[in-house]
Amino acid sequence: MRERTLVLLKPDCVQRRLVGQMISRFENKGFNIVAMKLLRISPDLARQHYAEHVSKPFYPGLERFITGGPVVALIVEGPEAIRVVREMLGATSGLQSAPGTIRGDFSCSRQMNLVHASDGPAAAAREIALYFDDGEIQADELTLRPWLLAADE
Ligand code: FUP
Repeated sequence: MRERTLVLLKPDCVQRRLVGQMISRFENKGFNIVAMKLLRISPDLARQHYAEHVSKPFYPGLERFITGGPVVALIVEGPEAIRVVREMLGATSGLQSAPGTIRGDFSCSRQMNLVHASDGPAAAAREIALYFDDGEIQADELTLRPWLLAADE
């Protein structure tokens, strides 16, 4: 089933000049990028994005980090994209994520873990609406789709 998920290339990813490599991973997989922007997350947006974590002890540090520099927000689309992109990221901590995953290959931190992705369909819908208006999403079919997926996939 074709899904859309919200991906954030976090400030550590931008500062470390890894944006291109991260986008390449999603492109190489065959996923479609249907929206993308560079922005600075405000404290208000951070509280909305991390609503489930606002009352936790680590939240102030997390907010300082996520608002501390520009991020790249993307909508990634593809078959089972929500689950598959989460698996491409690996476990939250770079110390626990498997080699071959983004965090396993590029991070040894729990906070500086480079990339965020929605953790389920409800989160994806909520987070996409936080970062993008409908008019900013490109829904054109890729011309090479027949070479990426069978007709019934
Ligand atoms: P994930 O879904 O893998 O991005 O991770 P969580 O939703 O559990 O956590 C959100 C962010 O909070 C993570 F990117 C890392 C950060 N975090 C901390 O900084 N300290 C903690 O103790 C737990 C999470």
